[in-house]
Amino acid sequence: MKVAIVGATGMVGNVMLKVLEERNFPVDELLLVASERSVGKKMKFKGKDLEIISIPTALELRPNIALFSAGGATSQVWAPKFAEGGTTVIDNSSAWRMDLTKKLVVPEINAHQLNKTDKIIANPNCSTIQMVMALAPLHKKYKIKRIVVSTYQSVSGTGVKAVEQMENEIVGKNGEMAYPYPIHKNAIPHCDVFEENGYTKEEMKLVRETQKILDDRTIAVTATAVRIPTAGGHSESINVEFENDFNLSDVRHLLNETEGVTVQDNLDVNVYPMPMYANGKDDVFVGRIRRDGSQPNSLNLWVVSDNLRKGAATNTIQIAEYLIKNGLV
Ligand code: A2P
Ligand code: 11C
Repeated sequence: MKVAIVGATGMVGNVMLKVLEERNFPVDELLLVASERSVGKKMKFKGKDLEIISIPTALELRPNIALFSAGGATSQVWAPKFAEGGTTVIDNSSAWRMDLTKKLVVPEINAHQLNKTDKIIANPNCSTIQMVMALAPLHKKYKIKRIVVSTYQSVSGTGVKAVEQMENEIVGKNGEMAYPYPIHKNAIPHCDVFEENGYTKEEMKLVRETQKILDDRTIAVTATAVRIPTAGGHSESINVEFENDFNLSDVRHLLNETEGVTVQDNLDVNVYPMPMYANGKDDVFVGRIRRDGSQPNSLNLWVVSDNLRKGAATNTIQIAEYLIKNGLV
């Protein structure tokens, strides 16, 4: 396979390189692509130095698969050009997720929808991926009516500048601000930009993408997304109401059996998911599993995952693996 990573120098791009290596992804040739300002610089893959090339150069080299993580504007312009040239694009930006002609894929949930004609495949937002990973098996069994989710999101989701802002603030150094306020010793209820309805785009991604991935527009979702000063992963408090009643031990069993989900829930020894454990791992961690006694058929969960891994790089690469395994590319 000839594979391109568009946005290789970015936070997600860097993790993509690592994940391709770790999973021994079948790459014969890897094209590392970034903006003109990075062209000619070198990055290591499997111990070898590879030179960064530009997007037009990569397009001419016609990769089989291009993993895009260079922002929505770049994907909007370039993904169709690669697709026209025969490349299958798996796009980690928000550019194509809600396009009715594009599939929004979490492999464990809906990769079976993919076929050879899918030339641009959308990777969902990080906070959506970890939520649906925990909820999809429960939806299948108990049918979700409504979700109330509050997120506690890592600065790594915003990019390099935000991580630097936090690190500078910790040591009292002045520097460029990625957020309108300090993030160190703070919590900012503002991820991505505000929409006209008073919600942020990040909050509306949780609503719209969840309905699309679970293929059920009747699921009611309401979200509050908050940035907190952590770097290892996103955390979510999820309250979910089902049509049908459940038994807590069945819920636990179901989650335990779910591929890609690890239950961390042992209150006797203070075991629950936290970014410090999820960081660097590919699974979605679920804990604090408890019945919401304030209304019927309702459950509370605490869900944590490394937003750069399952939330971005790993999910994208799992989609690519699915395509290869099923002869779709
Ligand atoms: P570069 O490092 O050359 O700016 P992040 O989301 O972590 O900020 O990373 C964004 C990634 O997208 C980087 O690899 C960045 O490259 C790349 N990128 C940004 N704009 C473009 C563009 N117009 N063309 C190609 N790559 C781009
Ligand atoms: C965050 N979820 O943590 C964002 C990052 O729509 O792909 C990824 C933005 C996106 O702020």
